[in-house]
Amino acid sequence: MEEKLPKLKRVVLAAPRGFCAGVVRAIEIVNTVLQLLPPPIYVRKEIVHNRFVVERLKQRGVIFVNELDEVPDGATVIFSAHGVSPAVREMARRKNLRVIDATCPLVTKVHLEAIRFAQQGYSIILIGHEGHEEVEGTMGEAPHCTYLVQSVEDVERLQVPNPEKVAYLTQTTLSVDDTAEIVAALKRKFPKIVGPRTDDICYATQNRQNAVKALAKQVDVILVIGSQNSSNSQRLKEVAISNGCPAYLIDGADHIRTEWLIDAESVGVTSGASAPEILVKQVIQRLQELGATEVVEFRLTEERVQFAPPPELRELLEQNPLVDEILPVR
Ligand code: 0K2
Ligand code: SF4
Repeated sequence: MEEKLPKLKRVVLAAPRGFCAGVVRAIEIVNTVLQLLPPPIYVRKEIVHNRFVVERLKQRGVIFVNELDEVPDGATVIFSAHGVSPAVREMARRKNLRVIDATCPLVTKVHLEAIRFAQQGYSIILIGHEGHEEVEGTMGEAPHCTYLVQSVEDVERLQVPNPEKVAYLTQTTLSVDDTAEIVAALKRKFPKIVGPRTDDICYATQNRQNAVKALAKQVDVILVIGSQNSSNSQRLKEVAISNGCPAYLIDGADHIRTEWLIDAESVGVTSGASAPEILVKQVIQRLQELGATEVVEFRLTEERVQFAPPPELRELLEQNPLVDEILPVR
């Protein structure tokens, strides 16, 4: 067995961490559809941005596709938690697909705000990351009047047709602090700008960032469990680093490099909103093998958010009253 790290003593787990209500709902939707509808079941894009989750579902028969043209007409398709643009919904209609929509209700809320602002004649400034699926979906609601900004510099460069009639929205998984700076720059440039009270960053993103901030003051290094394409997980790593603690984003225990921990007495662990708790357990076990003797949890706040399944799934569940007995949810 590999040698232990001589200084390593303590593991501190951040809480809240891991699955948010939107991810729990999305994964339960896929599991339920797998039980109730005949295969093949298609999912457009990764249901959530986590390698382990996607691999598990592939093993259970789910076929992941990038676009709907890869799905045969009339088949069943699930939309991912990050949402889709109206163009994607339209294509699903044309192909006569049976759609089960796993878009998180908090993402849908942002889409509805985009529709409302567009109807009222606003130019919409969306703060978000170019190419991210959630941004593509939200921009698709009003592409003719939506402008994407990713930084304060983008705000400075931005030109809109009427600076008196501007609204802003944000991606749900951004850095709270970086977004506040961009919003402040928008308010300086467009004093009449309207938008959400602070931003559209969701409760789970905020809670996980607040928890990792507090953790950064207590430990020598932080391991964030999540996949590289997970925006909220990337932000947790950045928040830890900008609060003075070295941090690494890993998919799981196998990715831990001992040189990161060589001088650490205490290691903080957190996980993104799409990372399952089993990966946290495996990381703890690995840290114990490396010499950690104490594992504690530092909880900043409780979360009790839950979302109901979408209507198309509720209907399916009503037709299958025994579903609770056959469903190994999550
Ligand atoms: O953080 P991301 O938006 O990249 O997405 P995931 O890692 O899949 O986390 C779930 C949140 C999805 C929607 O907000
Ligand atoms: Fe919904 Fe927030 Fe989870 Fe995204 S991170 S799925 S917006 S609860």
